[in-house]
Amino acid sequence: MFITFEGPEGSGKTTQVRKAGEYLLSRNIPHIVTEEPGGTQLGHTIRKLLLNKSSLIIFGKAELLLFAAARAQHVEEIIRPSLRSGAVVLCDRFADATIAYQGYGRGLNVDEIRWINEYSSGNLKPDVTLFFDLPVEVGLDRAMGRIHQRTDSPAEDRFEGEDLQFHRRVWDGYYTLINDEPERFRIVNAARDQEQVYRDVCRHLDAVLSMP
Ligand code: Z5A
Repeated sequence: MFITFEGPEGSGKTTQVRKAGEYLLSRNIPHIVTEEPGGTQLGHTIRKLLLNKSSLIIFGKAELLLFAAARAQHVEEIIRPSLRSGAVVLCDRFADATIAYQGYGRGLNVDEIRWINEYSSGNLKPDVTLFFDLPVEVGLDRAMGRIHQRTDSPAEDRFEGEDLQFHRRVWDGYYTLINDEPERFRIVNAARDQEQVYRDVCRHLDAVLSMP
């Protein structure tokens, strides 16, 4: 099972993907928790380039191809071997994020992005995607709060720095994807407190893992 966690900025995916990993551990289900961009040494290096606000100028197409490069490595090095070994893979963002952010957010051609996604992932698609739904303003406030709490590393604030319209386009992009493939998505109301959201996540995981 390949399960991805998607949503707008600050919607609680990272918190919940970690808790979901602990839940699977408590049920003795082999799994890994991973993230994009990241998951591999190359992915983490690309992540720093892409997310840390710096003087580096990155145009939209270059950004798209860097996310794709991180994904190609991640799929071959981590995700496919884990799936082959029978582990459940829980992944914080995947190819839907590229369509939502680079396609709808940045305005790059969505059909070209779909092709690049297929190429970089070797046609790997999530079995199920949990979408953490939250008004973009609330998510941005949460994400900003988290950035201000961090003292250990440079703030990952390249996307948080985008204006509200950008984040609204991203949210609309996700809803277009959900309408295109409603059977793959499970919508989680992320506006509730962490425990309530977690209970919903566990309920979805139980249902997904009992699927034939
Ligand atoms: N991106 C892209 O453009 N193209 C791509 O192909 C891919 C990604 C793969 C990094 O992703 C960025 O890369 C992302 C999209 C872009 N855009 N941005 N920015 P990421 O997943 O690593 O980081 P993120 O999207 O920025 O997520 P985030 O800001 O880390 O938010 P989150 O993971 O959804 O939430 P969180 O870290 O779990 O929680 C945020 C804060 O809210 C934190 O202080 C929590 O304690 C708090 N929180 C969590 N849940 C709750 C509830 N229920 N109530 C109240 N507060 C809560």
